[in-house]
Amino acid sequence: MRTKTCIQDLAILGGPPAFDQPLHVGRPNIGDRARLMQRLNDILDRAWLSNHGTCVQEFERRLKELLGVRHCLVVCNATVGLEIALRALDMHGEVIVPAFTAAATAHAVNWLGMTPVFCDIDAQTHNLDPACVESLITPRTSGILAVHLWGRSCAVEALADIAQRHRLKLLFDAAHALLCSHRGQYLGGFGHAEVFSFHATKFCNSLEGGAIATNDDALAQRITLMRTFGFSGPDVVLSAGINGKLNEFAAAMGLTSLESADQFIAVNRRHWQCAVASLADLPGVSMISYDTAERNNYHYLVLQVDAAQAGINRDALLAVLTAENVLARRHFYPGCHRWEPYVTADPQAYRRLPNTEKVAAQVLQLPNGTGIPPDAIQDICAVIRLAAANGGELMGRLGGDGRNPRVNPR
Ligand code: T4K
Repeated sequence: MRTKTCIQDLAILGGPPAFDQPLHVGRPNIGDRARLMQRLNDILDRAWLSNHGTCVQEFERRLKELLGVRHCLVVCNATVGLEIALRALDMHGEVIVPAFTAAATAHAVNWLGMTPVFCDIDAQTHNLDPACVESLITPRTSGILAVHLWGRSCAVEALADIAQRHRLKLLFDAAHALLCSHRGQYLGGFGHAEVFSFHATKFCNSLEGGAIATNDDALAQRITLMRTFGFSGPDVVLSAGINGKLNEFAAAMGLTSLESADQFIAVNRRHWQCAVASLADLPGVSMISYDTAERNNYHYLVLQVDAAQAGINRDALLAVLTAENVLARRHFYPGCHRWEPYVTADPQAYRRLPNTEKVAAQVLQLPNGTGIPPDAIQDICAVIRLAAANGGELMGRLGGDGRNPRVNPR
């Protein structure tokens, strides 16, 4: 790391970058390599590569025990997991979803021929606003697909109450929320089902992968059939289905990852605490908070930049950090409602999503996890402080309002 003390040191103005190597958001956490290699060799020796093999069975058993749910069915990725769960729950017509989420959430609904109805979020929690959910219910609404964004639990009880009163299905996209709790209980057992992601960029990964957790035996049975073409055994197909199976190599990675989860969390938590402390007194720039009374995986280091107070806006800060080789990301800008096919279908949707619009313009995700150097967070925060302290001058030099500024070519 190169120490930066004055504005001219910033790489965006021509100084050398703070980091020689790019620091990525989503750099995978890698667990015990020797254990992984041993598992991969065992898989090859068994010559059983997919279709509910030994590693998949063990992965499911461990997840089920850990989360305290009756069923945890692993799938090839969370997007397919969401699709299977939506279909197994017989959702149809309109499904209420947040716009401030990954495209995968809305696309899973769209892909099945249903309409995602975008709902605004609470500006503090970044999760669905229950009052807004209730206002969007129509005779065509069949369910709610809520997201535990950044692993912070939704207003679970309020959503369950709405779902029950209106006879709606309640599914949680828990892609970010493995080993995160709500009122002391791990997420996984709420609503009709919850779907986790083990994508490479998630805190615990199985290369690609996901899991559907539920306490509903009949639903679990339908999901089990659907993820394997509807086969209940050789030559017997009991329902429509697709190929949602997880392969053995992926399950081996998932198991190995899970075994190191505590270590990953400890690193993430240390980084989050460091960022919170380092930016504590900086006006207009804050880290999202985690409720330390709950269990969190602390995987998402999300900055919120209020340009009016900070003197620099989110996009200018992104350009500053990118030039320093800190490849921060604007997840989930600009919101699903501004992506296709939704923006063409409803170009005015943004008008009823004021909090989504505001938050999407302010958030910036910083690199986290075991893949970044030990002191990197402190150094990244030092760059953020320097940029904010010189916000006026930087915004002036970058031109315009600082939106989409050009990074100095090197
Ligand atoms: N619901 C929510 C709320 C989600 O966030 C997601 C996925 C889903 C559902 C669906 O889950 P899956 O079907 O994927 O299981 C990433 C991930 O692809 C995606 O899983 C994730 N959310 C989304 C938020 O982020 P990108 O577009 O950011 O990925 P990409 O390729 O730009 O990678 C990010 C950075 O990570 C890169 O700059 C480099 C680094 N990286 C990435 C990979 C894959 C590595 O260093 N190594 C790697 O192997 O989407």
